[in-house]
Amino acid sequence: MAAERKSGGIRNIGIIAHIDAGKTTLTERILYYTGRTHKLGEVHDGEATMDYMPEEQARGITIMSAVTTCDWKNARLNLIDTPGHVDFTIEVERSLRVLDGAVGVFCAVGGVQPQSETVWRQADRHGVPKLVFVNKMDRVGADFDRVLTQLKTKLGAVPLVLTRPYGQEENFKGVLDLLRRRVYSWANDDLGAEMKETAPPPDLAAALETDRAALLETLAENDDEIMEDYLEGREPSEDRLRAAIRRATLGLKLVPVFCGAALRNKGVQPLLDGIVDYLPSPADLPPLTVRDPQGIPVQVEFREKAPLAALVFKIQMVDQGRKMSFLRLYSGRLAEGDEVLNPRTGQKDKIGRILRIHAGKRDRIGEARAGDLVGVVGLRSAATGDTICAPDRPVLLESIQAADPVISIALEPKNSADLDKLAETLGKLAEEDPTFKAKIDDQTGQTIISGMGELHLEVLTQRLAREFGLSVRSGKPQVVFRETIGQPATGEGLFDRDLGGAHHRARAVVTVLPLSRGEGYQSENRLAAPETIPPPLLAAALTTLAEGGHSGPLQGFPLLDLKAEVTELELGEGEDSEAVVRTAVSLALREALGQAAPTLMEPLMHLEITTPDEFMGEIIGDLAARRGRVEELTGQSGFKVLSALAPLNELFGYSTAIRSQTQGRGSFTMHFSHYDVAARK
Ligand SMILES: Nc1nc2c(ncn2[C@@H]2O[C@H](COP(=O)(O)OP(=O)(O)OP(=O)(O)O)[C@@H](O)[C@H]2O)c(=O)[nH]1
Ligand SMILES: [Mg+2]
Repeated sequence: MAAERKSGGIRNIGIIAHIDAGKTTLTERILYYTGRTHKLGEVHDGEATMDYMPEEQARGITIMSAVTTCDWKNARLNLIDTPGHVDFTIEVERSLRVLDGAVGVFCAVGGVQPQSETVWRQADRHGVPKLVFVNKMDRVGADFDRVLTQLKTKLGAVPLVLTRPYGQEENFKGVLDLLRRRVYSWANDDLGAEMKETAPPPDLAAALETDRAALLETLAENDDEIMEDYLEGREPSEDRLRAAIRRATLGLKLVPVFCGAALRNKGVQPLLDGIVDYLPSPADLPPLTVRDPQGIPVQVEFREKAPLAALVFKIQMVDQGRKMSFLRLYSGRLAEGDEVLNPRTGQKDKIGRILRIHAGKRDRIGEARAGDLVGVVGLRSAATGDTICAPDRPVLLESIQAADPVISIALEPKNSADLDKLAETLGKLAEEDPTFKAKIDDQTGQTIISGMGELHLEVLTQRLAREFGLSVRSGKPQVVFRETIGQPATGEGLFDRDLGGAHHRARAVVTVLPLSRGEGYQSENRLAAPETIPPPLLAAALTTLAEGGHSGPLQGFPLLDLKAEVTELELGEGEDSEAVVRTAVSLALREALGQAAPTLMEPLMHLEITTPDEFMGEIIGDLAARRGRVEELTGQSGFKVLSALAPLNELFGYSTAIRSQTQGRGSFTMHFSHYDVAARK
């Protein structure tokens, strides 16, 4: 192939999209065509290699992001197939954190659906270059150009069309390569393994030239070299074009677009070429500037000879609870037996096995290098988002953000002798998944688990039985509330007591102020002369204030959307006890909160409901009864799409309601929007 093709090297790539867009189906083709697997596994048969968990196979959806490795045109592809369901958003977040590029898959009928929008923005936040694969060109209603328009309007992307569909719906035959002016088609008897290349038929030649001219124009607008060619009327060579596309993709200016029908085995090989040609290898990325534990900037370079720096992006319990950590190596090498440091815990560990992961299977490889994604055994204290590094050069890579749970249920083991085992097992599951929490309720003594949605908790409960042999009964799902305040208030906290023969005194004044929605809990030092307070006592005061956000005055839910300021801190003669200062600040904060009209806030969900016109009235009526608010109504030929905001508390069992209101023809998706003060019915 062309000389400019960046062959060799590694591509760490994620497949991201809305639920059911065809990510796993596409990944299965990639594994088959690259020779990684010798049988094509289908999601709908429960046989996809990547969806290897029984909970995934039974539902035909991806739940955990699965890692695999294959080779294409001298490059090594480390792929992560992510779930589209919003309950498993942490799986997308952790994947995007360690990947260098992404393929966004869009359904040619559904277009840019809500969850694709969310994951696209997640990728933008991580600065990840992307390609687009418009899938399901074989389906009735497939419309390639509509998806292109939505890429621009909904995602603000600049699409660069490299392959166009050749035929569509049941006549979808293959794709037109605009760069090379060729037609690619695939036969059915070899499951698309062989790509046939021909000249375009005469009736398509004119349209192809128009599309190609549009491609060159878009490229010229985003690349100076091609602009020069364009202005001087020169036809750029294919190599020059590829190099320009690569530059513009890595520079996040353009998004190359491919198309096909993964299920029909069409269009996948040109996308694979695109991944190698246009997405970055770790060597293309600039060195990372991070910090050491003292806060001093350190550069982490992509070099095998540099000290080790790796990020733990996932923890998985394998083989009856043994802990495996997934690592992305940013620099250095790692071999079995090496001693490494976890700077967060200060713990040193010896690396046990190093494994190359292929979905549910693992091969022992003995060592790993910069750029690799591997599993390792032996990191005792590692948690998701931790850095693992050389003991003599501690660094802290950027961690992984996890959303807070919004729903909870009470659990109890069917056999009460299992109570301790339940607590231990829930602890392990929470280690795997930072969006899952388990605790014992102080008042009722019940075990409460919380997570991102009903499906999330249902899957975790099933895993308790299947993987750990724990049968449990579960209560009804409840939303997880937050607390906030309605007005500013000030409180005073005084600690004045004789303790252990000495007199202790500290007095603090704290003011709380409401903030706008989405601003979270903030704390601030507003002392007039903080330098007069001994530093350890000042630190104790500020930590207490910051930690005060963990639990509100009403029911102990976390506080949101308010600011707490400490304005006065007086210490008694000879006072040096941190505990005394903490108590004074904490009393002052409690008193301020109590007078600030505290209220509960509930999670509000953004809903997108698709329904045939005739059921609209009923859906809107029902939404109003659920305290929902319609925000936008769009639609085309007989169908309406309703965007609405409604409290999660009223949405339990909504999928059954939608099915019955629309005779099974309507559907919806929802994702968390924000917390707000609970409105009355
Ligand atoms: N007609 C048609 N159906 C497809 C195509 N690709 C995938 N499908 C079907 O779409 C459904 C969903 O495919 P998946 O590959 O599981 O989708 P996914 O994006 O991995 O879904 P999640 O992992 O649950 O987010 C399956 O029934 C596939 O057979 C395609 O090109 N054409
Ligand atoms: Mg999937």
